[in-house]
Amino acid sequence: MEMKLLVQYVGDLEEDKVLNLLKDFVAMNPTQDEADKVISACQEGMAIVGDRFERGEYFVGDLIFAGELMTESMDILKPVIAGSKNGNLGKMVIGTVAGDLHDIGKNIYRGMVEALGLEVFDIGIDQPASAFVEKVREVKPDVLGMSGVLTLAIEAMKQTVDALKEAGLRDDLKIIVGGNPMTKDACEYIGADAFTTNATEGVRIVEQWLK
Ligand code: B12
Repeated sequence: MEMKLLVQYVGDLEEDKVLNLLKDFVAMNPTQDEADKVISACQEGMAIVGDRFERGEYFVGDLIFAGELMTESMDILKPVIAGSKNGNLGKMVIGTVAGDLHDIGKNIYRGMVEALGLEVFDIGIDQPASAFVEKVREVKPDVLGMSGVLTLAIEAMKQTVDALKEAGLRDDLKIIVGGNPMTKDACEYIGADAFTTNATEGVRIVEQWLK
């Protein structure tokens, strides 16, 4: 598939063209590697949407539409990104942190770690530290994943890790944070074990941990 074209169609919010490209792509029985490239292209297209929003060319309605377009896109891609392993590699709790309603990236990542063979407990969006603490206490996961794309997510993630420490739950837990604003500095500030802006890399990190 022509990735540049996909990036452009996502950026232009050309729903029919995007969905048709993806349907043709899935029909070709692509490899996981090819599917990863398509996800990256979608992410790149969404960055264009974000830039146009920032420049005042797109409005909140366009962001909402972009979100719906990505959800539809991931539904089409599901058969090629999500396998059907039975969740015996380990357990993971995942959620989007307080104040942040973005969940497209989290959902993509969840599909990929499920395909890897983890049992995933997704607590949803805009979840306060206390909700993460509760779920971790209940499920005792091997890994905690926190997602956030707003700058303010960094602070919310730090508060969540602090709350886990206070509850005595931090030490037996590997923590990975994901989303566009994540950097090495942010990761250190938050007190997480790893960070990424890329779901595939996030899968590799967790796979390494659980081996
Ligand atoms: C779609 C979208 C929305 C949709 C979200 C729909 C949904 N269900 O998620 C809606 C309309 C709700 C929305 C709302 C808002 N948005 Co918005 N949105 C976007 C947009 C265009 C795309 C985000 C996206 O889905 N990207 C595609 C995914 C695939 O990428 P990703 O999230 O990075 O995920 C990948 C990796 O990071 C990783 N990953 C993600 N999570 C995790 C977790 C783990 C554990 C791991 C390992 C990996 C991982 O895997 C994914 C695949 O590789 C971005 C622009 C951008 N540049 O991203 C703005 C953007 C994030 N939004 C922005 C803003 C400002 C807002 C609003 C404040 C707008 C408003 N005025 O109302 C609100 C805030 C609502 C809130 N409180 O959260 C800003 C944020 C600015 C900032 N620095 O804080 C951005 C950057 C746009 C911009 N350039 O101005 N938005």
